[in-house]
Amino acid sequence: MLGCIAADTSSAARHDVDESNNPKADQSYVDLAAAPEEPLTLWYRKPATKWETEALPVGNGRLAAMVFGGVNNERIQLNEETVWDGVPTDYNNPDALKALPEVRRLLFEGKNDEATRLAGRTMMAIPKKVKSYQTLCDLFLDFDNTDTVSGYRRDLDLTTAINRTQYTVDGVEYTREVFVSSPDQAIVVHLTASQPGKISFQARFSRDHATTQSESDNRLTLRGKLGVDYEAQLRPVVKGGSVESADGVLTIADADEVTLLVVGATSYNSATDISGDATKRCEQYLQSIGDTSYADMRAAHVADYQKLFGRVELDLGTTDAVNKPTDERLRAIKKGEFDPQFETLYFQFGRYLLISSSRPGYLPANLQGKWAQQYNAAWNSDYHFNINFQMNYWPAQTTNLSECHQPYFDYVESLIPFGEKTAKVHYGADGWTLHHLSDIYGMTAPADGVHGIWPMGAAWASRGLMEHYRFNGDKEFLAERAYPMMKGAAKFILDFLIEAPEGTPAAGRLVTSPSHSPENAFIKADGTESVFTYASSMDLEIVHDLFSGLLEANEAIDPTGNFDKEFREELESALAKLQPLQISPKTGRLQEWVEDYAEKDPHHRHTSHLYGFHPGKQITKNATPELYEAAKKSLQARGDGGKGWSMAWKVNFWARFHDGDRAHDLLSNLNRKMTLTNLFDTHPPFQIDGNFGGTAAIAEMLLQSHDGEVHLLPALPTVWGEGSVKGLRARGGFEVDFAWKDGQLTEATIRSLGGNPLQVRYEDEVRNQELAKGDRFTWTAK
Ligand code: FUC
Repeated sequence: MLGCIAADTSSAARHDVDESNNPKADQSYVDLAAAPEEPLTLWYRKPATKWETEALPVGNGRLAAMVFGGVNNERIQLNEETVWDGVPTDYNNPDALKALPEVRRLLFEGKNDEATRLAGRTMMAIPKKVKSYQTLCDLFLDFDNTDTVSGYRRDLDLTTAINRTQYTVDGVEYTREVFVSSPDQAIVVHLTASQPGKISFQARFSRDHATTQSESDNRLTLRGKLGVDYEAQLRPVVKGGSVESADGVLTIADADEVTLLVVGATSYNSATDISGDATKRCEQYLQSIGDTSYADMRAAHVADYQKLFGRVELDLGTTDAVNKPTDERLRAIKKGEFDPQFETLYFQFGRYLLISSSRPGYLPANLQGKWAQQYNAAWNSDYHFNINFQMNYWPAQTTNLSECHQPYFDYVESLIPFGEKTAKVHYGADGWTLHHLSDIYGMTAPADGVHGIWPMGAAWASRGLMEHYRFNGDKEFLAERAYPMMKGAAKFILDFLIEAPEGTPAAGRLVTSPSHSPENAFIKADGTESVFTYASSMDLEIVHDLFSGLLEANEAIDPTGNFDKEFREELESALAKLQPLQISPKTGRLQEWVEDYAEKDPHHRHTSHLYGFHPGKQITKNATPELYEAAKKSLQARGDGGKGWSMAWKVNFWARFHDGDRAHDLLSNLNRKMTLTNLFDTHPPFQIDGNFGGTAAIAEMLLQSHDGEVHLLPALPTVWGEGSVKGLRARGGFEVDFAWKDGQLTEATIRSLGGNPLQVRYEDEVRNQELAKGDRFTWTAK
C-alpha cells in the first residue's frame, strides 16, 4: 500500500458536540417545514452533533466557519486561511540532480526497484512532509439549559449565504443568524428574540496552545503561535441588558438583541515572510466595521454574494420532497429515490462552496475548501496537484464564477520562484516545476514518498490559465500573465523530456523520466510491482496539452505567427517527437503506461491516463476515434466505484462520452455513497474536490464547448425530462440559457461576451452565426 493514501484522521473527531448538551429533538421539536419557495435551502430539525457530517459551512474565501446550531450550547468552529503549521522552508534536495541520470538509466533498463530505492534516498524534499492547515479556534456560546424546545430548525440559505437557527423556549422565539461577510471581512453572529430582555449567554474562545483574554472594552481575544502568530477577536454589540467580560469570558444578560463581530488574522505575508502583525490586522478589521449596523452589514453581504451566486439558475424538475428536511431527503436518495430538486441543490451547493472558499486576493480552496477543525488534517488539507487542486476549479468557468478562479492563478504564480529553484536543483532544468503537493511555505520539491517524484504539477496547473482565456477571451491576461507562466512550465518540460534509448518501446521518442501514473502501481511481465517508470500516458497527455495550449495562445496573441517564433518552433518539433499514446493490443484499452504493464489495481481511484480525454481535449470522437474508443474501454474497466473525487471525475467522463444515463447513474452513486448529511463530499474523510467535481459534471452534462463548438445538452439523462438553465458559460466567450421538454431542446439563447463567431450544436444539427459583442443568438427548435 502506498503511504500517501492513508489519511491522518486521528484528530478528526476532536470537539464534536456531546449530544446530551442539547435537548432531544424527537418529542419536543415540532415539524417546521421548509416553505415551498426555499428549494435552495439546506435545513434540519436537530442541531448538529458532528463537525464533519452535520455542521453547516459558511465562509468568505479567507475566513470560514462551521455552525452547529445548538440550543443550550452553540459551537462555531472558525478558520482563517493562513493558520497553517510550518515555517518558510527551502525544501530542495542538493543530492537530487546527481542521482537523476542513474535513476533514468535504471528505469529504462527495467530496474524499477533499484531506481525506486536510489530516488527515495536522493531525490526527496527535505523535509519530505508539509505541515497541516489548522483550525483558528472555536467560539462557544453557553445558554441557560433547557429541556423544552419547540419549533427547532437550522438552515443554510444558498441564495443569501446565511445560516439560521430558530427555536422556541417558554413561548419566546429565538433566531440566530451567522454569515461571513466579504465586504466586512468578519464572521457575524446575530441573536434576536421575540420578546425584549430574553437573550442571556456566555461566549468564549477555545483552542489548544492558545491564550484567551478579555479586554477593557469587552472584546475577547485569542492568541497563539505556530510558525505564524494567529489571533481571533470578538467584539459584542449589545442592545438592552448588561454585558461584561472577565478572564476571556463574555457574559451577556437580559439583552434584546446581540451582534458578535468575530475577526481573525495571522502574521503571514507570503511564503517567505511571516512577520506581519496579527493583532493589528484584527483591530483594523474591527475598526473598519466601526458602528455599521447589523442590517447594513447583512445587506452588503447578501448583495456581494448574490452578484456571483445569482448568475446561474437551474431547474432539473420538481418533487414534493423539496419540503422535507435535507437529511430526510438524502436518506430517501440513499434508498434509491430520485429527487431532481436535490440534484439542483447539490449543484448550487458546489457553487456556494466555491464562492465561500475562493475569493480574489486570497488563497485558493484547499483540500477542505477552508473548513478544517483539525490540528492534523487529512493530507494536511494541503494543495494536491495530481488532481485535487485542479478539480476544485473545474466548475469555476462553466458555472459563471470566473472571479473565484483568481486565487488559483495568484497562488500558482506565487510558487514560480520556488518551482524555478526546484527545477534547477533537482533536474538542472530551466523554467519552473511543481510536484504532487504544496503548502503556503513554498513546497515545490517531491514530497511524501517516491510517488511524489512527479514533476508535472506546473504543467497541469497551467491548463487552468488557458481555460480562463478560452472562456473569457481576456487577451491581456493571456499575453501578460498566462503565456509567461505557461512558457516557464514548458521550458522545464522541454529540459526534462529525454530521448528514450534503443531497446525500449519508445526508442528515439521524447519521454518523461522518472514518471508515475498517479498513484497506481503496475505489474511487470516478471511479476514484480512498481509505481515508478518513464512515460506514463498521463505525463504524455499533460505535455501535449501544455504545448498545444501554448501554440493556441501564441496564435491568439499574434495570428501573423511572428510572436515568440523560435520558442513556438521548439514546441512544435518537441510535440512531433513526443511518444504517442498506445492502445493495448491485449485489452484494446488506452495504455496507462508506455509499456503494456498490467494494473495492480484495475479499479484504482485515479483514472490518470484519461487526462487527454477529460479535462484535456487531445482525445475526441472526431479527431482521434481509435483513442476515443480505447479510452471508453479503459473507463468501463475502471468500474463505477471510487473515492468521492474519483466518482465525480467519472461523471465528467461519461458526460464527455455523451452518455447522460450512465453519467446520471454515477451522479446518483456520488450522492448515495459519498454525500454527507451537510452535503459535503467524503473521500472519506471530508474532502471538497468531490463537491466541485460533481458540480462541474452537472454543467458538463448540460453544456460542452471543448471541441470547437457550443454543444447544447450533450449528455441529458432520461430522468431530467424537462428543465432549464440560465447563465452557464462556454468557451469562446458565451453565456448560455436554454430549456428542454420531453428530453428535447425547446429554445436556447446564447449571448456573445467577446464577439467571436458562434458554432452551436444540438444533436446532429449545427448552426453558425457571426455575433458582435453583446449580440444574442436564439435557437428555436424546428
Ligand atoms: C491524492 C489521492 C488521494 C487523496 C489525496 C488528497 O493523493 O490519491 O485519494 O485525494 O490526493
